[in-house]
Amino acid sequence: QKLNVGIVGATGVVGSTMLAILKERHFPLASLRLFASARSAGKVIDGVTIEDAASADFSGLDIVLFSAGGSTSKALAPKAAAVGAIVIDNSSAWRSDPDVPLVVAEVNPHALDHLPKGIVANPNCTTMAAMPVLKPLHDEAGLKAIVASTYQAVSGGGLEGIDVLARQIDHVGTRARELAEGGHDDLLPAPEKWAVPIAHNVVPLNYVLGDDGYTEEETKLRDESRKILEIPGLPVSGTCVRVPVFTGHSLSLNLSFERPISVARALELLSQAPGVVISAVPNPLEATGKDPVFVGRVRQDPTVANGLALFVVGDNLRKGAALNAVQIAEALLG
Ligand code: A2P
Ligand code: 11C
Repeated sequence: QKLNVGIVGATGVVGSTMLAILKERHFPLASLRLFASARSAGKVIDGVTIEDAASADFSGLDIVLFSAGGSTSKALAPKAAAVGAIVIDNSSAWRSDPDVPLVVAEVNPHALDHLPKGIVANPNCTTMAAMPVLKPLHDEAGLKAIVASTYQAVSGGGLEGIDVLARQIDHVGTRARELAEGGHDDLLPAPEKWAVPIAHNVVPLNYVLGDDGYTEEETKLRDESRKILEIPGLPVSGTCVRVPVFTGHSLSLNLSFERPISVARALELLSQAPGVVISAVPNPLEATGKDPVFVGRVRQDPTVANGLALFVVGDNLRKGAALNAVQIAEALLG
């Protein structure tokens, strides 16, 4: 069986990774159409002319992968589904809809059995990295709460995020050593995209702050973890932080469980978990360009009963976005 596939957001950093992964995995394509904004219409990628998504007719497509932001997905995913395509959406637009499954390929593929809207949601890249690690531990010991601190790469903010970090690093240039002391305001790049400079810095405020003091990203981590792991009401306290890393989202996770779980048993489970590799020093440079998530530093957390602490890193563009979307398409193919 070969499928007619479309990618909306094909000029973006996730969209172009989707295209690369479809090829890498020899996805059975009958045809491929690429879409982006009117700005890109007419450009050619890999011999395919980009179409304006807003005015496109999606008829004839079996699967459309969306990664062009929430408002584009909100407006256009129902249009694609209405003409018979299954939409796999990488934005946050549909994740909390009870009629839209939120799927991590290794964790809850059974949720694909029920597609009332013809839309499947792909989780946030931060949530995604944790799920293949948390699922086997939850099955064993019953996950009770998560405290998460993240170290997120700028490519989570698209091509613009990559450009901002590269520009700010260039701005400081070879004088970076001088930043070891204060009083060098002339050296600091102007903040762009994030509230304070991202080069040579960390930004503990990922986008929009909610009334409860948690950011949108931290709330997504909580809500998406509950839905994917099927643990309604799971307490999750996240602190999502942007760091000057180009690709690879890291999470320091402090977990508490209903039942005791030893470090040795956790490592045994993780060594068998699909999509997970155990690493002595999991780090973004190790994870970039790779499919699995890397986990290590597994130890007891003595601050809670039945606690474990560990560190997870995943490529936010691959497993965190494009790869999981393609894995969902493969699962739909059967
Ligand atoms: P375009 O390149 O035409 O702006 P990234 O997050 O890496 O910057 O990528 C965003 C992707 O979403 C790009 O492919 C971009 O296309 C696409 N996009 C942004 N706004 C729209 C829109 N209104 N309609 C369709 N695609 C859009
Ligand atoms: C980031 N995780 O790193 C975000 C990007 O909900 O899909 C993805 C936002 C989302 O900025």
